[in-house]
Amino acid sequence: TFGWRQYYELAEIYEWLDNIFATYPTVTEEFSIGKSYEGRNIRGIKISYGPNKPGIFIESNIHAREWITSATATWFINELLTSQKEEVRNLAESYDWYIIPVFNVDGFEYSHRSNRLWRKTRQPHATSKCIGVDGNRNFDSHFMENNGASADPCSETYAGEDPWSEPETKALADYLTSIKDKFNVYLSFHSYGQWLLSPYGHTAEAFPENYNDLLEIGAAFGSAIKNLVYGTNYVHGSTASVLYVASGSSVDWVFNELNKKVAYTIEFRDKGNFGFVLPPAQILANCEELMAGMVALIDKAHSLK
Ligand code: 0X9
Ligand code: ZN
Ligand code: ZN
Repeated sequence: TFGWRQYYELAEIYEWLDNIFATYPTVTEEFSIGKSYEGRNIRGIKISYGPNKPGIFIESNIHAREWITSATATWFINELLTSQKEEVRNLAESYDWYIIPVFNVDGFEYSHRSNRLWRKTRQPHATSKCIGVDGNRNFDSHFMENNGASADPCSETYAGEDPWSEPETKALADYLTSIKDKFNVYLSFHSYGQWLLSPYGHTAEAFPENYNDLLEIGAAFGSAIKNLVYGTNYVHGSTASVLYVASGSSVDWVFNELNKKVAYTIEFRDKGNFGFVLPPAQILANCEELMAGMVALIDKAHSLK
């Protein structure tokens, strides 16, 4: 049976998702943003306890090897549907949730079958033997600027020939555009490093006009997690100022082009001890932390409006 003491491959996650739709037909709705290069369905779940709630969109596992992100996303879906804790019920029932647990489906499958540390998509290039693009550099927002991505098809941060060269990023952008009035918070799940990263990714020389709000929300997220028994430390700030310059990311595109004022990348456990290969024994602790952080983040974000 499905759980959170091990990692699962795509077919198992999709089978679990089918079960969720069958078990909670009145509050869940299946969606698909389209197909990957290799023809896999990129599936999502909408959870809604009533009409016209503010929406929150979660994109997870854009980087194939970051397995903790889809494990956490599936756990989070399960919690929204089953938890009896008041703060979780509040979260579940006050918002419309759109969650894509595995976005980079081809890469994820490849990371299970062939190369555990695969990051990119799986589309070949005419000009190189190397495969794939960094999906999180392929969005049309300050594409390739400030060395925040690579032009080398063999690089782990290859941006692609052009924005939207990957069917996956194009499908997500089209889907997000089609529902853009239905959500106002966007979260992109990554690992690792324990960071909550806001825009901008493409420059450390400028900051969003609501940067103080983004920092305040980040501080609330960080202290909620720090206060748990694990005492895990998350650092917050703009991507380019606290991590590195990253151009053409999904979060920056949603923030800049769809005008969503609350958009973050969350980098889960750990700090590099296990890195991308986080032991399954840490899945649940990571999930609990995320939930505590999430409650605080959403609370703070809506109190600042
Ligand atoms: O480099 C990335 O894409 C992310 N880090 S990772 O180690 N998971 O690859 C950081 C993304 C930062 N987000 C923005 N550019 N807004
Ligand atoms: Zn620019
Ligand atoms: Zn990542």
